[in-house]
Amino acid sequence: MLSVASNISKMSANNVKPFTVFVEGNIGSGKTTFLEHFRQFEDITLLTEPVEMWRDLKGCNLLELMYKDPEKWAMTFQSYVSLTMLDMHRRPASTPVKLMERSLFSARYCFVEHMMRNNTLHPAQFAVLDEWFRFIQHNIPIDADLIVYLKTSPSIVYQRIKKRARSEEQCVPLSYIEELHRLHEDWLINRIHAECPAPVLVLDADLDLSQITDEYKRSEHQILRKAV
Ligand code: DGT
Repeated sequence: MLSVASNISKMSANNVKPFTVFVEGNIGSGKTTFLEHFRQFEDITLLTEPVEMWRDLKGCNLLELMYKDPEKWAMTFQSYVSLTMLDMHRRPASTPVKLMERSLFSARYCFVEHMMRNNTLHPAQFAVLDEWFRFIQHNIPIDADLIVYLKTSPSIVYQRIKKRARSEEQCVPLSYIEELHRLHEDWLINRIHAECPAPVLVLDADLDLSQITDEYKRSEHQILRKAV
């Protein structure tokens, strides 16, 4: 294992917070694979997205309910996404680096934004979710030092989603993936929302598995060295 252990003593001595990275990108852009790449390094906390919790909350599959009947379940689903994401943001890490898959920000600026624009959410439901988001932002510290944006083409991730065949996602149309792509670009590249919580590193995540490791390596320097 490669080590960034020397940073730990420095961390506890100075009581420094971990260097916190959000890994963002469209559905199927390879966020989990990116996190797995960093498993070879010691002393990094990896927090994968709590999809399994969304699929089984006391026996209820909220992800499936949301895809099957969005008008009815979007509010419930996004409310639980916010809770589980906040838990990840607040989870302490005793390592110098913390890598997180997605964030409260992509939930709000990509998914909730989409549901508001296409009227899946009633304006009153959107207003409640937005108030929660603002309250959290202003009252609960959310650390963010870097965003790694795995940029993809909608047609490529669409093919990957079909291939991986996650049962809940079988009804996802290309138009939804295209819209989510635009929303990620608006948030992370065009900066239409005032809040982008950290600098953005853009990686080409269209590359297939045989080439992607080299692309991932481009981020190692920033992620591992910044913790020093
Ligand atoms: P990866 O590793 O890049 O392939 O990541 P995925 O596709 O496993 O993870 P992600 O977060 O892009 O999506 C997991 C599923 O959950 C996908 O069907 C979209 C859905 N999802 C994630 N976050 C939200 C959210 O805040 N709202 C909604 N409506 N869906 C979400």
